[in-house]
Amino acid sequence: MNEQPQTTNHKLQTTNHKPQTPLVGIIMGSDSDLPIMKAAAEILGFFNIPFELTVVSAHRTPQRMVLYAEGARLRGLQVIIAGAGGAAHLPGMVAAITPLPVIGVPIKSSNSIDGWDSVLSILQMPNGVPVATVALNAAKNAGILAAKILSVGDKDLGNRIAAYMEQLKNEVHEKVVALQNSGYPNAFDSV
Ligand code: RP5
Repeated sequence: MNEQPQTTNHKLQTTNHKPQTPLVGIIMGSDSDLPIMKAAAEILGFFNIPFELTVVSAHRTPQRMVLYAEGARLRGLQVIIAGAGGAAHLPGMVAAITPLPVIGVPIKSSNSIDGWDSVLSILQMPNGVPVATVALNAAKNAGILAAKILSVGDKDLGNRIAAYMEQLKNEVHEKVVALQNSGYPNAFDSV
């Protein structure tokens, strides 16, 4: 994506329609991050949270990044999820501009040595400018964390997250039973 003049680069034509004002902005440094970052979109959709998703590159489109971060709160966004790999400056720079909470997703990308470069670029922020950094490639957790932040002011959403957590618990219990039934002894669950 080429950097366009500042007057037009934030009004790119797209075919997507926006039925609801997005509450979460998912941004990523490149479309090559999408296979990882789409997990955030999927879990937000599961919780019925309106979101938007686009490419914003700290290095290739710095003006677009500033415009996006400056306008995010005014447009109604409440949380930003930012994913990037390698010299992953996008989450930290967006957090430096907006008062909104920023969740960073380190991505093991084509320009990443081993993933640690992405993790540390997002994690090691200076005092005063936090980025809530999830695990490497953990875009799903970023979406869940965004949902939990939003649930503070949305009781119904909180109930949907509680039901999701209950489902996770039940899945583990099913695995416990399956292990017992396949011949592995377990004194803990027998007492
Ligand atoms: C980062 O560089 C992006 O977030 C991506 O993870 C990585 C590689 O980008 P491409 O060269 O695939 O566009 O800024």
